[in-house]
This record gives sequence, C-alpha cells and structure tokens, in this order.
Amino acid sequence: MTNVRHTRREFLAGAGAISGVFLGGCDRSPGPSGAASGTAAPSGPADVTLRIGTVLADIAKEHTISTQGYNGSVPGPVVRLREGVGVTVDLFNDTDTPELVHWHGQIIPAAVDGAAEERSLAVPAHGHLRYQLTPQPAGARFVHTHVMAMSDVNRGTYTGQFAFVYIEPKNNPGRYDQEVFLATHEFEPFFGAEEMEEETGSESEAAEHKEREAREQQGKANGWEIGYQRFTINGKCLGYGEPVRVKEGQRVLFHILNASATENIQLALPGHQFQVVALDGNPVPRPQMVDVLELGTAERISAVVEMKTPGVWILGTPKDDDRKNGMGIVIEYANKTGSPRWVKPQKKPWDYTIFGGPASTQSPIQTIPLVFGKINGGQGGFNRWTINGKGFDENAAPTMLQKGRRYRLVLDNQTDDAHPIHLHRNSFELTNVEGKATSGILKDVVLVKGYKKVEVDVTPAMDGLTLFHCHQQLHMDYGFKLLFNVV
Ligand SMILES: [Cu+2]
Repeated sequence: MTNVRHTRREFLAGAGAISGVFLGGCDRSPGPSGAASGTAAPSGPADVTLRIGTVLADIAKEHTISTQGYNGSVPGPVVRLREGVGVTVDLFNDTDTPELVHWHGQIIPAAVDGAAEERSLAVPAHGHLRYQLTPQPAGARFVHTHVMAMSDVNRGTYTGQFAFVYIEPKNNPGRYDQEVFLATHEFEPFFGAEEMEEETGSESEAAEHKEREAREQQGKANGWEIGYQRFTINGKCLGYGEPVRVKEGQRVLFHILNASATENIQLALPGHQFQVVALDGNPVPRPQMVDVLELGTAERISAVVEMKTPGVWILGTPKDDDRKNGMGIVIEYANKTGSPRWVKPQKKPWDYTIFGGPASTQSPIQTIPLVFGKINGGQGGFNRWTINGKGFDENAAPTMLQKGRRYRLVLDNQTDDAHPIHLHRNSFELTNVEGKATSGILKDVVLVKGYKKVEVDVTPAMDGLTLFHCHQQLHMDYGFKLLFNVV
C-alpha cells in the first residue's frame, strides 16, 4: 500500500507541474512534444479510451476467473495508433486503488509514460485522467499496469491489465496476407518454495553450482518463487479459444507478446518455421528463420510464417506441463479437421545476434557497468535484488545522462536467474551478447541469462526521468530498479 500512496502523491504533485498534459490541445501535428504542447483542452470523445475494472474472464471450459483488465476483456482490445499522429487518451479507473498505465516501448514524455518513479500521472481510484501523447516509434508495443504488487499476486502485471499497441509505420510494413496478435499470460499464481521448473536458459551446471555455493556462503535458502495454475494465449487456455484460421500458401504475420508477470517463455509451431522480422517491434537487420521463439517477460517478436504444411497444429510452449495447463493456441488450415498435433522441437539456444549486423563501430562517450546481484530471502522470505550492490532507493539521486549522447550499459548478471531487462522511454541497440559483438538490433527489453553479460548502447531521445528495471514483477518489486535522469 505504501507504493500506492506514493503514486497518488506524485499524481497530485505532477498535475500542477505539467498541467499542459491536461490542457493539451487538439493539435495533431507530429512531434515528440505532442503530449505537453497545445493550448485548448480537448473536449468530446478521446481517440483512445481505456477503462480499468474487474473482468470475469472465461479462460477455460467451465473456468471463469476474476481479474482486472482494460475495457472488459483480457487482454484488452488491440490499440492501433499511427506513428507521429498525436492522440487524446482517456483513462478511467473503476477500481479502489490508483493505477498507472504504462505505454511500453514508446518514446514519450515521463509525465505520460506511466511509472511512479518517473513521477508520471496516475489515474486515481474511481477517477479519470485525460492526456495527449504522440505515438512513436512504429511497431509492436504494448500497454500494461505499472503498479507494484509486492506480495499481493492480485495486483500489477499478475492481473489481466495488458493490451497490444500497434503503431502503424509510415512506410509499408511488409508483405503478408493475415496479421495475428498473440499475447501470452499466466493466471492463478501461487508462491512456491523453489523454482517450479528449470528457468529458460540458466540450466548450465556451472551456474547451478555457483548458485549453490553462494547460498551456502550466505547460509540462506532461495526465497519465494511464483508458479501458475493456468497458462493462456489471448486470455484462453489451449483448445478453449477460437483457433487461428489459415489457408495453405498464406503468409501470416504473427505479433507475439510475452505479457507474463514473471515467466520467460519459448514457443514453437511444429511443421513450420518463423521468419523473425522484428524484435520488440523494431525491424531487424537480418530476418532469419527459426524453429523456436524465445521471449523474456515483455518482449515482442514479429515473425512471418508461410503456411505450407496443411493440418491442425498446436502453436505452444515446448514445456509439456505448461502446454497441458494451457500455453498454446490451435492453428487450423481451411478444410482440415482432427485433433491438433504437437511435435517436440529440437533444443537450440536462442541467439539474438543471428538477427544483427556486424560489430558496432560506434563508440559511446561513457560505459556504465550495471552488476546484478541477489540476496537470498531464505525460506518463506523474498529475495532482494541489487544493481551495483544496492537495491532501489527512491530517495537516492538519479543517475544523470545527457540527451543525444551515446552510453554503453554493461548488463552483468551475477545471479543464476534470467532477467528481462527493460529501459523506459527509449530503444537501445544490442552491441554485445554473451561475448558476440553485433549491431542494428533495437530493443527495449533484453533477456540476460544467468551469469551472462549483455552490452547495449542507448542514446537518450528525450529528457526527463527514465526508469531501468527487471521486468520480472517480483524482481522489480524487490529492488531491481534504477532511475536515470536525462538532461
Ligand atoms: Cu529479474
């Protein structure tokens, strides 16, 4: 509750400081200043309306859950925007607690980004908030709640408060016959004493050994981990929702979002390959074919699948238990019937660099090491997370960055967990992944595996407070955050 009150205070303080947001004009001219510019208060209906409230979601046969969502559905409806064309946004909050609506992956002012640490505007409980923003950059983005959940797994990203945002590019997005949005999410979370199953990509024995040693030194066991009873794509367990209907010869463009609170996932479609064309909505230098997609929490992949193996198939996770509990969706060719088929894909590690260009030749003005650490919470406790030895401190001065200058962030994971690392209000360029130099891959989340190192370059595009954090809700809530201030 402390965090909620904090949010509210920021809301009141923020309202005076950036009243331009409330008074934003009807001016729809493109430009990054759209949100804070304008004169007359826009009246009439907004371009985008999100109403936050309780949703009764039928996620499986005779299985209805109560959660919170946008506009009465889980996920919320796809929000389609146009790059550079300003919109008026109406947020209504029908719940009893203030909410933060975060426009993930967009380069927009801190006031409307939707993070308490950035002093963004919050939507009061049973209240309304109107502002303007100018969507950018083009591609697959999303919108989700940014409140802290701490030990309450009925809040934050554990709920159904998420929706795809697709920002139409100014230019032709590519050749395809059908566009399909798929968002994964788990429901009915519970606390477990240990990791429920192997973490994607941290399975090396050396890492496990290191972790055990660290625990022994600390004399403390690992703290709570989260498990789930139900797994969904577009709010439905496998076999319950409508299948994706395709025709032989079609090129289907899938936009896939991992909208999980805590899980990193893999997805495969037997008999087919994914041609990955964009990561986190940004076109990659070298589109490549892969059999299995991997997405850390909050990552997006846009991939074209050529439908050339007629039948009824399962697009799902290779983890058998999770798939049986719902993580999948049926892909059905026209005139084909029968039980959907699943074939286990071959194991092959995900490698971002296959989509990238040659080593970056650009030099940063400064290299900033960010070492991730873990303090085991012990049995029945919560692990604490640190960056350069410190957990997040809201009273600490933010780390200063200069707008338009290039910085290299060295993401050095000294823990056995894989962390989906997110930077708000910017895209960063991968320059080195686990020792492999690369360029041209622009992202806003990167999965840094256990005891691995990833380097990313960022040139802050806009001034203001900019939050950096692990997108795993439990990690973020327990210290895994850092605040930048761009001037
Ligand atoms: Cu993490």
